[in-house]
Amino acid sequence: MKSKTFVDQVEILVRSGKGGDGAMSMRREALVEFGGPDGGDGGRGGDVVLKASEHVNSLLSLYYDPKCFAQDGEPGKGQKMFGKRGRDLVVPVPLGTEAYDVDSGLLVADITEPGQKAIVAKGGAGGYGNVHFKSAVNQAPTEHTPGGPAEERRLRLELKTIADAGLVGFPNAGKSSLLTALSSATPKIANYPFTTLNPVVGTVVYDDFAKIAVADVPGIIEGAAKGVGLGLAFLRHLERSKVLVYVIDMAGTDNREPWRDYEVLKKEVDEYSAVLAERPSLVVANKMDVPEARENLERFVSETGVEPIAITCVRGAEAPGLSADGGLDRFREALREIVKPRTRFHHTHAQAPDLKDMPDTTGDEVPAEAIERFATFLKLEKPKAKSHPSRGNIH
Ligand SMILES: Nc1nc2c(ncn2[C@@H]2O[C@H](COP(=O)(O)OP(=O)(O)OP(=O)(O)O)[C@@H](O)[C@H]2O)c(=O)[nH]1
Ligand SMILES: [Mg+2]
Repeated sequence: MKSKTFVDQVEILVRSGKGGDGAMSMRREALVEFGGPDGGDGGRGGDVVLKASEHVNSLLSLYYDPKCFAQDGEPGKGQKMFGKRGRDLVVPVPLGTEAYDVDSGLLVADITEPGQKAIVAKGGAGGYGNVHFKSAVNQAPTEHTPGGPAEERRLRLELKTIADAGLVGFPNAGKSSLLTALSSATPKIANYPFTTLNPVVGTVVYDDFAKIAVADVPGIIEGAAKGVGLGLAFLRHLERSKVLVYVIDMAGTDNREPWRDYEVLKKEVDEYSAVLAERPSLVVANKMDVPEARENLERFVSETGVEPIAITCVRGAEAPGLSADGGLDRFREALREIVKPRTRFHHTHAQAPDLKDMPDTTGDEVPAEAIERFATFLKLEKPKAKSHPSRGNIH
């Protein structure tokens, strides 16, 4: 059996804790004749909670241990003692996990934010002890209620990597090499097909600290939609991306025809999902350092009508017509244009009014106009006349 290292789909059984029963008890003490009820409430059952964790990147541990049970609440006791609350079971899952109820097929949780939590099975409420049922007419009630039931359901968890861009290409096209050149991710690179077996996400960081997450996924070959090669299931990881990047081996290694590669890739993606096929895309001509690539590129343009971004992932390679970093800067900018990442710093700082333009106010009262200009700059509202609520006079 192939050893499992990356699991992106798993079925689990979740069960919350049952609520503890309320207690039935009468106070008994020497010298107290009618002690009355003192049965405490049961504790609440624990919840099962999915929690986004940066430390897990697959659903592997749930594959081996798919039972997620929270603790039951403890029953109440005499002397008005409450039962202890059942402990919640917090299940760490990677960002991008979706949880579906197996029976209804409904989406019950979508974990997309760091630290996000979602209760997927709610603990039963604690029962009431008989202390709650004392009334003027019934001083010694025996009534008490059982704890609420546990909730149990089967969930299908699906991991959909959250990346802004996804690299799509034939095996050996250089997808992992491109991700390595752009980011600090270190996917395996080798001269054989299907080197990449699991999606890897790398982050491209720009000078102004804007970031774009790029996913490298396994290669696609003709017939992948029908399961050939590694199939297409991993394209699920690109469903949330904003742009698909088609990486084409323009060197035509092993007598490949790059223009045909592109058509096949598009056809396979379209068969997987028409929605994904409609996504904005960039086409990258890789391996432009190889002499044959130039001729192939011309033919590619005339066959497909698409003008790809020419690059090489080989550092310092001789690639005529490409900028010093192998054309990667053009690619980075094109990516940025489509993804429009949020930057940490805004370029459009309001210009602070220059002090020498301000009216000279030395010794004078500050003119209203100056106050207003500074207030606008600081985005303050004009101070309103304060109205203190009357505190009432003391006579
Ligand atoms: N000459 C040249 N070789 C390249 C370039 N980019 C990648 N390669 C080589 O092409 C081979 C495949 O590269 P990978 O990055 O592993 O390709 P991949 O698309 O990730 O392949 P899979 O993971 O198998 O789908 C490796 O031997 C790389 O060194 C390039 O720009 N120029
Ligand atoms: Mg690869």
